Amino acid sequence: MRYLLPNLPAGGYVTLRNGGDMAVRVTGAASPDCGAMMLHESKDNSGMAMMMDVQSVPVPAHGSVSFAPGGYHIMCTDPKMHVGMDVPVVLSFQGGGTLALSMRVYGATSAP
Ligand SMILES: [Cu+2]
Repeated sequence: MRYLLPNLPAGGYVTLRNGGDMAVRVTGAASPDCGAMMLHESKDNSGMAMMMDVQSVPVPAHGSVSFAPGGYHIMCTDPKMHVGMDVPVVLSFQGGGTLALSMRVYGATSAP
C-alpha cells in the first residue's frame, strides 16, 4: 500500500499469479482499514493522468497481472493505517472465490 495522508486515498499495488488452467477475474477488494476499496486503472489521456473504475481485472491462466503505478491499482478511501503496518485485504473473484492477503504500508517516498 502506498499511504500519503489520512485524507487522501491510499493505493494498493500487488502482483497476482494464476497457476491454474482457467483465467480468473478479480471483481473487488475490501479491507477493514479502508472506508472503501475500489479497482481502478490509471490512464494517460493526452498527457493528463486519469483514473477510471474498472469492473474486473483479468488474470490469465498460467499468467499474472500486476497492479502497479500507472496501471491497475486498488484504491483505498479513508485509509486508517500508518507506515510499517500490514493491512489485511480480501480480494474477491468472479464465481465467488476470495483470497486473503496482507499488504505492507509504505510512505510516499519509501519503496518496497
Ligand atoms: Cu484510483
